[in-house]
Amino acid sequence: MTVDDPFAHLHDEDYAAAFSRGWAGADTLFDPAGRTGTSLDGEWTLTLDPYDEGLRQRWFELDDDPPERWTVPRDYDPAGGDRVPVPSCWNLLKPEWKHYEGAVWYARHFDHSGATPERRFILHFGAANYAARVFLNGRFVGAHRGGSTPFSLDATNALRPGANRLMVHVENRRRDDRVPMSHFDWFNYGGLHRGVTLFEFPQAHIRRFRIAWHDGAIRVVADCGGTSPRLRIPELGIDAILDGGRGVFAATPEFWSPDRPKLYDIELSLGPDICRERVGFRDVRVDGTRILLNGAPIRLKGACVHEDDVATGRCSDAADIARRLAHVKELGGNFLRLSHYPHDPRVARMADEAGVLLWAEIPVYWAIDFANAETYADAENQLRELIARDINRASVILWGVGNENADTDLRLSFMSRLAATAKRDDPTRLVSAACLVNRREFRIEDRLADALDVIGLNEYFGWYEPDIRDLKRLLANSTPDKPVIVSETGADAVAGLRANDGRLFTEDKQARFYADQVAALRGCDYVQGLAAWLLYDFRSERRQTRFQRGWNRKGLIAEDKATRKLAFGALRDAWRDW
Ligand code: GCB
Repeated sequence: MTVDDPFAHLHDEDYAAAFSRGWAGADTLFDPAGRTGTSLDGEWTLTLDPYDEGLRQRWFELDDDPPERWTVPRDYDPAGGDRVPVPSCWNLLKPEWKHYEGAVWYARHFDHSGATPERRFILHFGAANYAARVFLNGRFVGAHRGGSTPFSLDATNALRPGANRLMVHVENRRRDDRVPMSHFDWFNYGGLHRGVTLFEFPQAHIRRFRIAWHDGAIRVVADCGGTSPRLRIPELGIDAILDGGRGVFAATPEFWSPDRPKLYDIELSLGPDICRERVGFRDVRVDGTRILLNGAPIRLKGACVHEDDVATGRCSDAADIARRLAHVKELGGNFLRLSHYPHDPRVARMADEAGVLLWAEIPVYWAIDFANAETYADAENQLRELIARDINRASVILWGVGNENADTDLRLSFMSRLAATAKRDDPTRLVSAACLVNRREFRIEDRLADALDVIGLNEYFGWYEPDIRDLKRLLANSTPDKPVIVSETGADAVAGLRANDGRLFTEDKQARFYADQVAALRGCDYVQGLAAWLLYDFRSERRQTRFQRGWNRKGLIAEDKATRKLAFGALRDAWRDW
């Protein structure tokens, strides 16, 4: 706003672009790695801003004066906003916010002793769906896009001694150029749905590091500005200075596996900056159509799961995650596909402890704008942030680069580049995607398979395609030269709805479906896994019949995360000896 034109903010200047330059991304991501900061979770205020008025009017520059001291009228009053918890999804905080998709302003104060030249201060956000613009004491400190990955912003120059005001503009519009785009089968929760933390570091610190067993040795690379940190793994007798942040150690660790999820305490330190982690070492690779874990063939048995909760939406807590992992084990499984976006980082940590293998993915879902370079940049960044975040988690064995995307030239180029990026950033894991099949030839065939290690196959024979015999036909007609895992299959059932006559949406039909599925897969030697679609019923506004009313009902367990449907037991029994 200029003084000579007091109405400048009403003209359609490119206000959003001013706060969309230099998106924070994977290259600046900092990994807390066991260090504790100051949590900024707790009570914030929240104000809806459906017209993006706040960016136009620069609400972030307003002072905190109470109304009795205002000399001109205002359209925003942070202290007058609704009091809300962070993390949270706003949709579940007030009934009238349930379907709100747009911008909001979060605000809170916190006290601080202020920055000093020898210290760095990093604001770390677990995730904000979808775009976030962050202002500290009236200054723009950075922006991020992508609703499920973490980001870090340097707050050193904006911090003040005493009271600090932090404001975050979060906006979750569904748009065709986003990842996911405007059309997807889950609920579009908005908000700061993971924690916010302020970290303080000496100038020389460890931004992040990667440690893995690979090609016969433990290999470490630390991003710490070329300095030489100290690595300690007491149980393996390793205590060494990593020259320039790199090291290779001949060691014979006990391998991590679902049966024996052995983790080692490791410590990486640079002066007073100390990272502490528990890390498992293991080897995963593909040999022909087999998947080998620590040299032995392994079949992945488990389920997909959304991050969704009746009360908290996409926010998870440790008890919720522990229940998820326990349910997989109760099902007789060893595997979870974290659909369709990066889940809470505690999932992989707890899966490391519990011994559950994970497929982690980004929401390159259905009809992404594959021609759009900005969309690609966003997708690639989400992938790289996910990889950077979970790189030290033994449980994560597969990166998923997309789900059910039609086999076009543009998609092939977009997703091959993503697969190559995953390989470049992380040569120690497998890359997959949930593919469609060649309908004309009726076989498992996708040009993207050349860029993948494992072919994911989403199939609903016996449900959307009613004849289960077609699955056998498809399998018999296909000769993949890589392992295939059924990355989704399932049928809807309303918990408690019973009928023995094959009626859709009954528990009986869903149970029969899984028995038929496993029977059809038996004997097919290239299918190395099955992820049921899915563990729990979840919200989806695409689903509006009397059986659904806004819920996808394909859970083996109802949305209360307790009521097991018949299919739960049917699947557990059917694949016991598979
Ligand atoms: C699919 C999608 C998944 C849907 C599921 C369904 O193929 O990948 O996101 O929710 O089908 O329930 O139809």
